[in-house]
Amino acid sequence: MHNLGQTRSVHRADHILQTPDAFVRVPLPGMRKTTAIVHVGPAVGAQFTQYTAEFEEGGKLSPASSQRFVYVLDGDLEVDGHSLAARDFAYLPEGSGLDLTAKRAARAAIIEKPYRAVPGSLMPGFFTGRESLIASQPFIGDEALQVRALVPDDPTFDLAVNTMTYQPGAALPFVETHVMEHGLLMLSGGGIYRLGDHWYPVAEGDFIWMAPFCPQWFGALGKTPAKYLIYKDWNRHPLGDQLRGSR
Ligand code: UGY
Ligand code: MN
Repeated sequence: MHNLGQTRSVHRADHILQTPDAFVRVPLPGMRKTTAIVHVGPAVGAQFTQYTAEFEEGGKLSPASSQRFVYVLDGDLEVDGHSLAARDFAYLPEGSGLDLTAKRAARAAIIEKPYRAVPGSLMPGFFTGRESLIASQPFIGDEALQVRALVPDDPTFDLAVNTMTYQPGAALPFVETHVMEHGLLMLSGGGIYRLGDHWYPVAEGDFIWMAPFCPQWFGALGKTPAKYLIYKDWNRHPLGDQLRGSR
């Protein structure tokens, strides 16, 4: 079967749209009975990597060399004696030595990034959470666009991971351009994403990378809410490694 070379996937200097028809599964070191769909990484200039890990029953991800954030898409995972079901998440600090195992087949969004310490400040610790227990907040006062922050509002964290849920017709209030980059996984629904000077139809399963300062806007279409998981670098000075004491 072929599709005459058609895909919605695109790769541009300041953004990537990767659609499920274009996903390629690869093994990564430390994986057992598990494969990765790598969405983005330093190869395109990103400061983090994001992949979807697909676990068979009994699958395993060995400890990461950097901090790792895990959001379960479906199935059941276990980390440090904690069970994680769909919409549960875990933060594994750099050096935690914790692995992830699958009690039954599962899929999870995995975000990894070398931790940027703040001199004189403690490193964040391991935690797990359940998205449904997190209170949602309207985005800039818009009740039709609700945000759940999965990582605590604490300056020791150098990343933020949120879910954003748009009622049909809801939209970002303006075209954002900001220093942070994003990794975004469409969890449900769809709409139109503006990235740079391009407008794309997007749907459940799509991944988007936005480089720093990539103009971005989203409007939800359809009769059901659109929801995505979104990562950004956070709480760190833009001069980054040039600041003495940071890394
Ligand atoms: O947090 C954010 O920057 C978010 N509003 N961006 C986005 O949804 N593209
Ligand atoms: Mn943004």
